[in-house]
Amino acid sequence: MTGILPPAPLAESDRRSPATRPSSIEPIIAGFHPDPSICRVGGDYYLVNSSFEYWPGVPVWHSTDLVRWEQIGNALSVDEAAAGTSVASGGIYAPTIRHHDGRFWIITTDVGNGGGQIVVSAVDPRGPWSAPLRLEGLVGIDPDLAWDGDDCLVTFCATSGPVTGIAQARVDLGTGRVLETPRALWAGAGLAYPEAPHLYEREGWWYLVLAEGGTERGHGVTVARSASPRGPFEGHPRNPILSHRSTTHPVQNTGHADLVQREDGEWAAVYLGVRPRGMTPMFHVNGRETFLAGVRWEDGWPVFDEERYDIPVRDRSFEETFAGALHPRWVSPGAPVLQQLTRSDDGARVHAVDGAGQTPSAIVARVTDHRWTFTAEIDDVTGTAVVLVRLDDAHSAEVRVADGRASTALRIGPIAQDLTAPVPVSDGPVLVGIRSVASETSGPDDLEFWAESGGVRHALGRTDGRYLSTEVAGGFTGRVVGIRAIDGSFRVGCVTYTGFDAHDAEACAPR
Ligand code: 6LW
Repeated sequence: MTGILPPAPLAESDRRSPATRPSSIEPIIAGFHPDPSICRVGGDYYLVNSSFEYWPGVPVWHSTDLVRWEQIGNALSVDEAAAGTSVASGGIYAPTIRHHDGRFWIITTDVGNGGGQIVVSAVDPRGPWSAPLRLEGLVGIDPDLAWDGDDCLVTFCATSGPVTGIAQARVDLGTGRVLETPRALWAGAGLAYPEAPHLYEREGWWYLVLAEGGTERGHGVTVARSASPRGPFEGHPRNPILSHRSTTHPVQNTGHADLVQREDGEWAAVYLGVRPRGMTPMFHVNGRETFLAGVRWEDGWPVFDEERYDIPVRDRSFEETFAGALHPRWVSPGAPVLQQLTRSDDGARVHAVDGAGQTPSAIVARVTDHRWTFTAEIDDVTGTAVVLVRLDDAHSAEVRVADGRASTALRIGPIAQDLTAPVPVSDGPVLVGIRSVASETSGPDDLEFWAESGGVRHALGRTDGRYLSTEVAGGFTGRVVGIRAIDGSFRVGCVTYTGFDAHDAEACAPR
């Protein structure tokens, strides 16, 4: 059938029961889900991530135990004007989620529209979320929301204006008015790029947590405290309080943390990290993922306890026929998903959409495993049907089916190449597959492509996975897999994503 890899037995060396892995190495939200922000209401936790050029934006997650998470929606519904207009790694950056006065509030940056901050709110985090309210005059990234009595403070990383760096201003969330000129807050601990501020009040202190060092291997978390949320802040004498820089830890680039107090009074943090593989400089392909740590307090300062939690090892496989309600995992870098998809009793059809802006439209989901297989049944192709894996619009591999032939087109920056000569496929359904397999060249993995029709399986080439990695492509996102029509339309049957990391200890090994 699809030629999937058989699950390998778990290695003896797995440190804990095969059902869990330590929180320092197993993400709570795998795949490109960076810049996590978290809040708690009673026994429920909610978490959001950046979404960049993909719409709908800002995935929203729910958990009752911090270790098992389910995506319950996306906070930014498809903005017809913005969808498809963002360049790779443009769009929506680093949201913060907070609960205040009976509402959930999310503030985030729309870098595609002049770097403005936008706010949405909802009574129920499953939605509906309000239309975005733009805060005028706060140019920068990584906005945070905190309340000091009736005052709502936005703390952010100002990139232009009267001050740059970590800055703060009082705002009116009812009107979107910025009520004061942004003030500089803290210069950071001295590492590069102080950013990602979050403010918390605890036992008479206000804590300002930052990311510093840049989001690459030097990344870390620093902290300062003050008696007032407006400062002045004094840095922790032992900053950074979290960093894997200059270590061989299998999870690198750790930083951009947000803290939360549990119902029992303990504290925890979510942060981003990557799992690079292969030969130097090592390659990460699934973007920056969300990890969990415990936090304890010593002498009035937070201390990360990275091993505190056991994370259940989840099989993240899924199947989709596009028949029922659309799962929130499906997003598009171009025209909205529902503009590309029609559903009838006859099944789902994917259509090419004209005028979708700069980015090719596609219906895609994030890759969440190191080893995986993605397949799609396509039929009744009236133009060019595509099954794809992409890191961004300039780093992608597409199996194309058109005029009774199948081929694989690889794009690496300005270089485009067909991996094999086109092979004929018979009339009727074609099962197209892409899988990530062990690298033959010290890369992170290899990618293999095939098409199967009339009981015959045609190999459609193999490529080194490093060309679809962040170390090659740059940017802030990770791999996605999906389908699209370049022209015309096609019927899509069952789509499957099979992730093997839960079964295959090797798949998660750092090298
Ligand atoms: C985000 C910044 C960062 O705005 O990466 O890792 C940027 N930290 O805080 C994009 O995700």
